[in-house]
Amino acid sequence: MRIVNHVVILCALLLAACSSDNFLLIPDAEIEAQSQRNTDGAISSQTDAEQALLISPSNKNPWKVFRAANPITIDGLEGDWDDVPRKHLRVELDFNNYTLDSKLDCRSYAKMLWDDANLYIFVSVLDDEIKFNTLDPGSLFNNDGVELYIDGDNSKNVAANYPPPFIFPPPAYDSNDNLIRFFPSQTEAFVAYPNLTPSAFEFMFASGPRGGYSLEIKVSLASLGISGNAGDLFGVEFQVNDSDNDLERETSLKWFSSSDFSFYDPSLFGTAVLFNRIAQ
Ligand SMILES: [Ca+2]
Ligand SMILES: [Ca+2]
Ligand SMILES: [Ca+2]
Ligand SMILES: [Ca+2]
Repeated sequence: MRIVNHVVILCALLLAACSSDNFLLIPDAEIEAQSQRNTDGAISSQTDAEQALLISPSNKNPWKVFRAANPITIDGLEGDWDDVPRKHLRVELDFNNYTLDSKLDCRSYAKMLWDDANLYIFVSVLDDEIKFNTLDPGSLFNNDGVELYIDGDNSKNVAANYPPPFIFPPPAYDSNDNLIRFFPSQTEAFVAYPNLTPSAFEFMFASGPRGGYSLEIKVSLASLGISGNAGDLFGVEFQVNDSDNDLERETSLKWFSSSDFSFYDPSLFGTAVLFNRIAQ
């Protein structure tokens, strides 16, 4: 009986480890130490603002963005992303009285890597019906696609007095806060606010092996307002929108926030850190 108990406990521990996105158990203290390193690798003193950012709730368990071990080919394929941890988009937002058709519908995950010049992003989406309904700029959110939110300096400005009326571009979005939308079958990125141009993004979609699609993106760190040093913190959110009809969005899955107002309020973004290691 004792052997059976040990086997059960061992299996439970393995399951717990595998179900976590953060199964690479790197101490948070190490991240904080990296956050204090400057370009020369020396330790610099933290400002009060930096200290406040590190202890803010959204920064406590940042997404560790590993260095790219090899060149990333922007072809929409995941073959060059081996060993990079997935972050599953688990937060479901339902609209217009829809819910997900099944546990597999819209199932999505994202990965990120960096090198001295660029941020690389991979997103995988399962979807039974891929729809692109309209190019009406006011209705892009109704289409199947991926929304990327970046706050280059992790300032997480808080939006006041919403909703409505909404003011665009949103007053809380500063010069390094961005929302960019990517749609299958569309060859240009849709930049919501004027800080960036679509040409900043090199990207490619590919058909997913089990239905749906994958998306691979390359964008320079400088264009995002990220200095490109190990330890840099930046705000980030991923949102996958699912429409299986020709009219409206049914469901969204997000990585961090359960709010639908990320497009207006950067304080809702999660946090990522440029981590000076290669994923293994
Ligand atoms: Ca690739
Ligand atoms: Ca679907
Ligand atoms: Ca900012
Ligand atoms: Ca769909």
